[in-house]
Amino acid sequence: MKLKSLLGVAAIAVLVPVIAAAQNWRGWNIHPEGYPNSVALDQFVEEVNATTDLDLQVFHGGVLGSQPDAIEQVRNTALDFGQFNMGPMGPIIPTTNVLSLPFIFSGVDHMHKAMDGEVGDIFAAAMEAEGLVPLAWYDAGSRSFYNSKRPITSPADVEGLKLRVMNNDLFVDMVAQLGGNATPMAFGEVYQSLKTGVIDGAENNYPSYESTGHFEVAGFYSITDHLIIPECLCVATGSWEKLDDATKDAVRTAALNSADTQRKLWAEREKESRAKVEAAGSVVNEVENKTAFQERMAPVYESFLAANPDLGQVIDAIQAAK
Ligand code: GTR
Repeated sequence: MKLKSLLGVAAIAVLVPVIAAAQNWRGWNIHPEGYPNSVALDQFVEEVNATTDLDLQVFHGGVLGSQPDAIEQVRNTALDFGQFNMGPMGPIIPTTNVLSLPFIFSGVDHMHKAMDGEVGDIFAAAMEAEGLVPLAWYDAGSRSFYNSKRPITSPADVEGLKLRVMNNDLFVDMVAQLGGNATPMAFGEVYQSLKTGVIDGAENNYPSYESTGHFEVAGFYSITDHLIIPECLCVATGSWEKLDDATKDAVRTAALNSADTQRKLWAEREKESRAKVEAAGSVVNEVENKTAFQERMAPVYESFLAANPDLGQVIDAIQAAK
């Protein structure tokens, strides 16, 4: 055989497994098995595997890396899909930062109404251009502060507290306006940092406060509800574009079905988690005067709008979607 044809055979031998492997999708999830998001992702995987030629596998518990790293991995198709909070998305896709502005939504219903309508399309377009196709929006409730020192009833109680935040400068600014010191840190490092006193507290919803065991080492949970950040089930744009239309429809349907499941399970888990942490001794307090926290956020909005004047219209669209 001539060298040229030998090279041809070798090329086919290399190409065949590559083509076959393109049908295997690997997905990232930070939460443990049994968490509402994980159960919903398992359902998504099962439905896609049953209704299309794709073969999906999802890895729970953040074993494939931290969230900011995983977002990059999906963007460059090292991974094919992921279930992400929109908080750490902001540094990469600036439009999505609007969702991380404190008190941007008046409640979870407002968030869903906006994200399930035209407002959601604004974020979807910005994300798709940056390598991520959001197929459905998951619920992450609202986030509140918790710490090992004292109940928070007014901004004065935040003063001097070292608080972990997700990886986004907006959250550093948010905590600074309350007089605290924010440390961006990967989710998986928070438990140990709380335990050893590297930080005094953090902020999250009940299910994550509970599932991570943070309640064991930071027993004061104060309901500030300062962030309501949706989550997405996202597919890599590069993987998505390889699909034919019928497969795209089936994958999108499975994603929307999984979001239905997630939202139902989420509502139940919020109650269960609150009951569990309180039974374990956490002290939960309602913050009566949330306006005091909200008012402190004016400079966060001012500097955000000064840096991103175009995004004022997205904020307006959210307000109009109430
Ligand atoms: C959870 C969220 C995770 C992750 C985590 C965090 O509520 O579901 O995706 O963002 O918070 O604080 O890092």
